[in-house]
Amino acid sequence: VPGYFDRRQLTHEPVQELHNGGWTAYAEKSSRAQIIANSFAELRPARDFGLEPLLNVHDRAYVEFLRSAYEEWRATGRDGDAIGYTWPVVRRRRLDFDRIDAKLGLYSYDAATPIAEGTWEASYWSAQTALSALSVILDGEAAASFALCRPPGHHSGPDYCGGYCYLNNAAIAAEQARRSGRRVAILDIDYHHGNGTQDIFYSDPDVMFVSIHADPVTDYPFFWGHADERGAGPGEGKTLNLPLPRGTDFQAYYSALAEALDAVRSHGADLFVLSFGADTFEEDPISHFRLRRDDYRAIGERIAAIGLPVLVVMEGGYAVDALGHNVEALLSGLED
Ligand code: Q9C
Ligand code: ZN
Repeated sequence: VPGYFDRRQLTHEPVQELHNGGWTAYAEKSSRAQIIANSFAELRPARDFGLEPLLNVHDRAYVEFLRSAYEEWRATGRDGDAIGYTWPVVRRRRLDFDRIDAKLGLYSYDAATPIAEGTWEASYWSAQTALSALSVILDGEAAASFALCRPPGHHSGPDYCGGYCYLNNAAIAAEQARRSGRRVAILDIDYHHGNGTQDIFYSDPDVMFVSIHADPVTDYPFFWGHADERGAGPGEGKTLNLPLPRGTDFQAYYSALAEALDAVRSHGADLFVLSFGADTFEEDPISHFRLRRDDYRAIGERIAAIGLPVLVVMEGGYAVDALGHNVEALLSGLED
């Protein structure tokens, strides 16, 4: 499976996040990408597809904010990374704010997603990496490809960041594929619900979104990913959420996977986007499922069996030492 990556994705390195009421070291560190990259004999560099595919998914004002937020933050005389402290719970009006603190509140929904010096550059290239990995599939040169995206994307929506995500790499690739005439289904198997991706395609009848994740009753992002969220308007029935309890092992997980793949089949998809988080791993430091390395190979094999071209987009996974092996296992399963 050809892999894509750009070294500029490493420039994003926030120092800390708010966790259990205190500041802890940022879990989504650049060594995650480094360790996955090390498990590849060869990675292809990302091509630059420009801003347009990003703007097909994200609001221009939000993208402008991401580009300038760090500079604006520093211009106020502050040190460290930009992070908000006031979030509009009711009536989120898109006012034209001047103050960076107000913009941070408008364009984010949690305190896990600071904007550091390299955030824009890394996010931009993370999205280009997804588009590059997609292009080999669209060109018919490969049946599967891997986008080593980092920062991840699936919590980012049309005009917000959150959950370590700034630009929605999987959604950007899915939308690009749709515009090339493909019928796309996204399966998100990160431990956390992909609320941003769901939001982007919630009313869209063409792009199906299916997600297997920790029940949001107990886990981040809490407000989205419940089983009764099934899409809206023309997109009704094109969103499927399969929440699972903490402690889920592979046996229960595999049944959910079968159900998810049935839904993909019934959509009539001809291109499959897999949002892959390895935070379902038994040793993940911030998550509570019990998958093991070999289970990722079995997941890969099961997905390969549906016979569709697959774009794998990297999302979460925080047991850094095991991350390379877990990705390798998934891709080896896809291969045979
Ligand atoms: N106390 C991804 O896996 N913070 N994002 C959780 C736990 C946010 C995870 C805090 C977790 C976001 C891409
Ligand atoms: Zn996750």
